[in-house]
Amino acid sequence: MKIMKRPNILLTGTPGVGKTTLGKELAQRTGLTYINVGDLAQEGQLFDGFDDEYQCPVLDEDRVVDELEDKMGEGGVIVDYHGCDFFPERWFDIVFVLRTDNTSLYNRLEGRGYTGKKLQDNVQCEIFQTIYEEAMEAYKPEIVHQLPSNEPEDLERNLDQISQWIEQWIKDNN
Ligand code: DAT
Repeated sequence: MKIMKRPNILLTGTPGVGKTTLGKELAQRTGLTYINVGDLAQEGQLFDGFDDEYQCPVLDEDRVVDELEDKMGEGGVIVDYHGCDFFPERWFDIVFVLRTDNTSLYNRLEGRGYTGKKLQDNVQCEIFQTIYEEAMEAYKPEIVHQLPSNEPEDLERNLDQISQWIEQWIKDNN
């Protein structure tokens, strides 16, 4: 039996924009595998030092890439992370940058317990579209797409659109 080729998808954007919510639901609907890079690093202790300013461990990007390489080669993976410039460009067939309005994002992050500088810096990251620019530099601009992620209707639309894109990709590549 010939194994069907399936695409790899990157979901990126500022913390709190809805990557995990979208990624998990998308995996359920499509049968693709969802990988949360933050959780993967936590489980494998893929860290390299500690960030005193933000009081959090620093991701060991090389070890994360090594850890994921085989799985990415097989295809059919949805990767979720709030950064994107250290993954090999060749891994991804499409990149989605989720975007959330400032006030909604502020409320979500506050609800998550973020305060002070951490809260401010993350909202600023979204205002300055830092991750979108990072994605546009790291990948071919034509595979990078922004998706509004403000309300439940956005989630539904994004799920429908990406599911359709996956279906078409599978037809075109098998
Ligand atoms: P991320 O993984 O980007 O950090 P998340 O999926 O954990 O974000 O979502 C953060 C919060 O926002 C969570 O409480 C769920 C909510 N949320 C996600 N997508 C949303 C949407 N389209 N509309 C309203 N709320 C949403």
